[in-house]
Amino acid sequence: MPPDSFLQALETHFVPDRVIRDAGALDPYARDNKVEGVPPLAVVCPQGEDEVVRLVRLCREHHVPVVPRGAGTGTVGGAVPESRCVAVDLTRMNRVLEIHPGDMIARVEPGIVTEVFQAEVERTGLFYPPDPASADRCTIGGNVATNAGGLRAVKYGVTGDWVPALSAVLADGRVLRTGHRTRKGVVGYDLTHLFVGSEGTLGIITEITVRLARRPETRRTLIASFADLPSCARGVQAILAGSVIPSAIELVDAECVGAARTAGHLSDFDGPYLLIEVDGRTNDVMRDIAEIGALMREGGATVTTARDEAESRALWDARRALSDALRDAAPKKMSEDITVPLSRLVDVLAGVRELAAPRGLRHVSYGHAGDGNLHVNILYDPTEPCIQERVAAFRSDLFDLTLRLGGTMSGEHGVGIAKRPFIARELSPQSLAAHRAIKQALDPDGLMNPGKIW
Ligand code: 2HG
Ligand code: ZN
Repeated sequence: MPPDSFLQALETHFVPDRVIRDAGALDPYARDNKVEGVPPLAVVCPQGEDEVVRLVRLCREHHVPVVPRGAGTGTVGGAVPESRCVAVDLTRMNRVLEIHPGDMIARVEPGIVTEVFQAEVERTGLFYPPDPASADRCTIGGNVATNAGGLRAVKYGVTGDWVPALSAVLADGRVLRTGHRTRKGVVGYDLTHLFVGSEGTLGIITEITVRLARRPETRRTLIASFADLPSCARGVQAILAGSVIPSAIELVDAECVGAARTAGHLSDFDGPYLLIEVDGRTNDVMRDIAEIGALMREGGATVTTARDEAESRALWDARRALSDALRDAAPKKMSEDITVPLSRLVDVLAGVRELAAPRGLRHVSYGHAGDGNLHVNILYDPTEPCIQERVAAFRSDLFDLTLRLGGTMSGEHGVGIAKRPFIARELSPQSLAAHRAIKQALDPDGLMNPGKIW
């Protein structure tokens, strides 16, 4: 059926307020934080699960694919249309449905901004630990769809570790409820975690149950500046071999500090450095931060401890702003989220240099070193002759290096469109066949976010 009749049907089934058709308003839905696709035929902004069901049924009837989307802060094109489709903007489904302090769980709709939810939870004395760098903009639905990591993963794990249950509208319009609201539950396949990280390819997540922790009494931040990058990376290994697990261990290399400075983002500290946070009970935190400081000094670092909450906040805000700062530092940047086993941190950082130097590429690395997860960036000017080829060759070699070291091409951003051409390097034919069988079982007509992941 031609799109026109579908678009008419959309307008019959949804009040005007829910449907976006204006070309100018569709344009932002053609991209995420990095990847450019095409605008969708229309955007529907459901305000409840029933409306998602209605939309999916209609799309199925008209063979129109759906591309679910949160705030569009992704970096691999997971929520970016590549062909005619309806984009499902879930940001109006943003209610906290329940916070149960006794059971230590909450239920939320997918479109709530992560930081807004965190703040609401903290008002009850509880704590939702997953903390993507873009927490002030991204949505929990997007975090679940990509199994986002973030700054606190070194101690608390990634989003999926906090999701025991969810609801999703399947391609046939039925609603699947997975998991349990108990602390444990092992009945049947773990369908919840099949959907976590599935990038919208199996269904549209409409409700998420998350586990909660007790809110830490206090937090302290420390910066350990090193003379060179290998010592900095060894510092991470030294901390993780010790008895204190910080709530964050972020590495920033010297080139990254330099690039952020050229973009006007000032820092009192020269890189390479580790930005470390410890949280917990006040007495423990004081002891732990002193222990980590001593360990860092032993490794040759100059150590500075944030004096108060404001100073600490400023350091973390500057860290969260790095991705944007690097975008301002050059006409274009390539940015990846490779992850290696902790024992290979020194090797991967050396390898990045070896791959970049002969190609004359300006590179910076920063990220969640406590998880072995690094954001390797190339900053470049796309008008420079042959630069695209050099960057592409670097990127391809970076993935090979990562896999050779026993790592993964994506620690937190997912595959989407951007890493799709490389997926067979990491996943075996058997694994890919299992992926396809699952997709075929749940979405036989390929209407759910087609073309993503593979
Ligand atoms: C971060 O940790 C983001 O700051 C980086 O995950 C996003 O690659 C990017 O730009
Ligand atoms: Zn990150």
